[in-house]
Amino acid sequence: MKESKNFKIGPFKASLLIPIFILLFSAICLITSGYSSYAGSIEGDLNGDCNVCHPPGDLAGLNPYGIDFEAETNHAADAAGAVAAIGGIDSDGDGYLNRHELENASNPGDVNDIPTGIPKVPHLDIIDVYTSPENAEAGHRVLIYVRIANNGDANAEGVVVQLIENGENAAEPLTGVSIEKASNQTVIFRMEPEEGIHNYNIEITYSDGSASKIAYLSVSPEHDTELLPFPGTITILLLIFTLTGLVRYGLKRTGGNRHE
Ligand SMILES: [Ca+2]
Ligand SMILES: [Ca+2]
Repeated sequence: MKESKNFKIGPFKASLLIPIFILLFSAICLITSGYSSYAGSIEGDLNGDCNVCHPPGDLAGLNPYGIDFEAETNHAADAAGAVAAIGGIDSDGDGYLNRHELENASNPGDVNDIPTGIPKVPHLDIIDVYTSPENAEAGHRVLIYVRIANNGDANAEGVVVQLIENGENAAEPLTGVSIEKASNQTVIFRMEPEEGIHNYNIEITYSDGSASKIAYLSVSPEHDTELLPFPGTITILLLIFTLTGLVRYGLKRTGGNRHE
């Protein structure tokens, strides 16, 4: 009989577990250094939700939105400003911009949590960057190829692609780039940089002025020129000179013996 009495209390305790868990989780979130102010900077239904930036149950880890948020240098001093700054990108790659997700109470750091009732937008990702020294042209020793995919649900029009070095355009910006949804396209920067190692950022800007993710590229024109066909030409010339020399030496020796 005592056991059945305890069993009656069980469901009552279980009903308390959910609010206790929520309170405990919120408390952990609040007392963990820095996190409380950041979660409080999120406007709307996700205000105070640690999972906007952190994987569930892992406050030390960051999801893709948390990584982009932390990459904003002013995130500690101006968390709301950092949230606004990354509003125009799609951190989790689900096809919806961060600000659209937050406005519609879906998690911008969770690719499996998407908003309902709003269309997807163009979502551009740089999927490959490479140089092709064998295609070098007169006046353009370095060609940089950037393959961009549109994984969104709308065509991208009027896109600007820039090659940035030390905060300035290292090549003429490519404007008016169009990439249809579910396709990809390669754009080319033609350059003649000074010799030495160059570190470039490739930046994409949508027609509404929002920025996409940035790819990094290090290029060394000296290395590229090594792949041009000059070494082969020099080798052939050296062989010709060597063979000619050997033949002349051989004829000289033969002629000398004949006189003896
Ligand atoms: Ca998203
Ligand atoms: Ca999402």
